[in-house]
Amino acid sequence: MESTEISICRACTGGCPIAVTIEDGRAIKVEGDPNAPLFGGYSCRRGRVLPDILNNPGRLKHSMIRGADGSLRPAAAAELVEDIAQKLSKIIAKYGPNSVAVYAGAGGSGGAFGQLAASLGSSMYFTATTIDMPNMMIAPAFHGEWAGGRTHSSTWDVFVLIGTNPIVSKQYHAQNPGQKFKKMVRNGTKFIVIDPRRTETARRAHIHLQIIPGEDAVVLAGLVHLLIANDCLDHEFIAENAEGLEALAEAVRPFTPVYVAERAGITVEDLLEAARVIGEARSGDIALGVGPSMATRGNIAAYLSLCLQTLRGHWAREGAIATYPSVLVPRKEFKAQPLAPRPVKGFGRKLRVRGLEETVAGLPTGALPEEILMPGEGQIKALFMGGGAMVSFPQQRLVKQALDSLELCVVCDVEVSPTARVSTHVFATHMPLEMAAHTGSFEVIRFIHPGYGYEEPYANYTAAVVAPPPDAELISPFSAVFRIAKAMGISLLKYSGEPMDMDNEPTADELVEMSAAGSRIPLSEVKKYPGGHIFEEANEIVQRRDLDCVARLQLAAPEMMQELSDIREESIVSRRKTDAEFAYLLIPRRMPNTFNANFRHAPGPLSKPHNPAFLHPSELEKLGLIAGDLVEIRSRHGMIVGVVESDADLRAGVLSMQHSFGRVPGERTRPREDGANTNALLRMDDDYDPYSGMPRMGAVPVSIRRAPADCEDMIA
Ligand SMILES: Nc1nc2c(c(=O)[nH]1)N[C@H]1C(S)=C(S)[C@@H](COP(=O)(O)OP(=O)(O)OC[C@H]3O[C@@H](n4cnc5c(=O)[nH]c(N)nc54)[C@H](O)[C@@H]3O)O[C@H]1N2
Ligand SMILES: Nc1nc2c(c(=O)[nH]1)N[C@H]1C(S)=C(S)[C@@H](COP(=O)(O)OP(=O)(O)OC[C@H]3O[C@@H](n4cnc5c(=O)[nH]c(N)nc54)[C@H](O)[C@@H]3O)O[C@H]1N2
Ligand code: SF4
Ligand SMILES: [Mo]
Repeated sequence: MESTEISICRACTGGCPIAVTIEDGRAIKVEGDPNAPLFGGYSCRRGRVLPDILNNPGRLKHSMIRGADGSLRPAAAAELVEDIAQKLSKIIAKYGPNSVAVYAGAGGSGGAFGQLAASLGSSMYFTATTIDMPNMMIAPAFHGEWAGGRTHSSTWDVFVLIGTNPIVSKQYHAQNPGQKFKKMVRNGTKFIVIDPRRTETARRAHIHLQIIPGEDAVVLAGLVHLLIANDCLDHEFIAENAEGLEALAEAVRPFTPVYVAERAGITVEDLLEAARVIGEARSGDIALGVGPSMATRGNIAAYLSLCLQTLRGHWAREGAIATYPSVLVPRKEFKAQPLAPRPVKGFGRKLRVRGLEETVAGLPTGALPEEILMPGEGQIKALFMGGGAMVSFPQQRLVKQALDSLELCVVCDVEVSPTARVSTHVFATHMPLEMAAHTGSFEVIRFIHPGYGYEEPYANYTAAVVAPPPDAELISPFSAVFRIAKAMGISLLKYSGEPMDMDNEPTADELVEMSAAGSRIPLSEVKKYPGGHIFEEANEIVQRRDLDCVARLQLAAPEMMQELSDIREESIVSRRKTDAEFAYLLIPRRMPNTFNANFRHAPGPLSKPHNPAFLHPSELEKLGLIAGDLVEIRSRHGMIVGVVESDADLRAGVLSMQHSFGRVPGERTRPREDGANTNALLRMDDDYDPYSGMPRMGAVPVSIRRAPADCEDMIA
């Protein structure tokens, strides 16, 4: 029996509406839903191979527990619950609730684990934000925010993209960005892309500034300088809403076109043209990706991009239709006025590591392994993980040492991933098409990253469309957490802080209902539109400013001005840290058909199972290499073996690789099959951001040479 169900792909942040062909209860085919709004029937290869991912032989069908002999063995979820509850009670009795920590990454179970930690009285909640783009929360705290929100993309004369490649990563304008960008260019929006690689997105650009990695702040300071020097300012907007213009003008004055172009490796002409286009644009927007935040100095880059928008007055004004309105989250008002800057830190938990503390971006995940390893009061003994720390955290060997030392290391997973392999308890959980879901989870991303989510009032819901394999015993992260709390005799707290009724475990459907509680459009309404719907009634008009509003956007936060002056005065050589030996700069990228550490066991989605080490063809020639050769990539902190690949779109001198591949240190590895983990090249305390603790993860100096033949099969 064959049938077709409309659902949502959750294999990346795109959330594409899909049509799933089901035969005998199993998904056999996935295509984009041609009838759904916004997406134009789009799906990528990764979404289309979801059936392979779901039905893959490496799929985890039973939970696992580490036995006395040190190996993982399959076990009933109930056995894990019982064992975890017992151990957790003992740990808390001995070391206190803050000895229990959570890492909420991109793996999906962080929310439930966070609920458990909060219910236990622990405040040790770490997220992926602080190894991603913490600058998207830190910079608005320094600058203040515009309560009217961003302007609509249909009005833009210019769209600046800095170290982000949405056509592949599906973040900004994730609903078929390729098609959307094409339309925008046709309508006259000029794209300016700042990226060391001529990306899929850069191919649509009017100007591509192919910079040396790590020089974003310098380029932005140069652009701000040119806008001020050429008087391309919205004086009326600035006078009413901002302060600090003179101090900013002073701070960016030394960033002359010649200095900026030379330092960033671009031409003065291109820089001037970029400034001209931005300076003449009546409306526009700036998008930041992981490029600048990974390369250090992410805060100042994000801060200057906000200043640039404020200088141009490129924010939504009174009477405009607001962008990113609430649909499956509670209603939000938009007002044509500033929200004042707020403290970046100094209000939350202090850690013992390197003076790091909680900031507006949360606790620094860069401190987590050291917090686990550092003896004494406050040491973390139990970790609940919603993500793939073993491959996604910098300084892989330190992470391994830390995870190995834990008394309790709990993950939810869908395969025996590198992280599962070092955990003490692994709950086997459902895969996307086996769970109900709605787009509220994509909508909320805008709270931690303005510009992500849905520009239009779009929402979609899907029921579970296939059952888990009949021979599997799966448990949802929430059920696992609920039952652990119950076995410990405590009440799990709702997000509101209220205790839950521990005698009645909510069903999966009740949980989905609860997750949309108080939403602008009731979930019951969204359910009426398979494939999703644009709820015009959720549109909001940007309201007039409050008469008593005195808040101002800050153009010259002292900390940021200090950083600008440091950048101008530092020695470029000692900053960049390249030399005759470490002559290349390693940068991050996302490849199509991947999503972080996910689904390495599934056949099909990747054209290559590894993450190639991309270099410009001239570099291959210089090094005497051809595509497919194995190379030793060394940083000052570690070594990996990669498979080299030619990429004519890259800037010379740059090595570009996707993260979160490879195996656990000590495991046997074949680099051509497993790929290599760039995180083995990093150190947590290398050039870390003083606020978020995020270490240098991009623009990392490395050396590259041919690998010896015995690297085909080696120990990671
Ligand atoms: N060097 C370097 N490191 C990086 C980055 C980089 O660019 N360079 N990027 C950073 C960024 S931006 C991020 S967000 C982090 C991401 O890193 P993490 O936050 O660790 O997230 P993922 O790698 O997505 O975690 C996926 C894990 O969850 C499991 N999983 C997959 N699907 C499911 C599911 O449906 N349910 C459950 N319960 N588990 C599932 C997977 O098997 C895997 O173990 O990595 C960061 N690390
Ligand atoms: N296919 C796929 N999609 C994904 C993911 C995935 O793993 N695979 N991961 C998801 C996650 S967790 C995130 S956070 C998002 C990230 O989404 P994006 O931020 O769009 O990430 P990337 O596509 O890696 O784009 C980063 C770009 O920065 C460039 N870059 C590197 N260093 C520098 C620099 O110093 N300066 C500048 N200006 N550019 C630089 C790179 O060449 C690259 O083109 O993607 C998400 N989407
Ligand atoms: S872009 Fe591909 S993987 Fe991402 S949601 Fe859409 S179909 Fe799924
Ligand atoms: Mo991320």
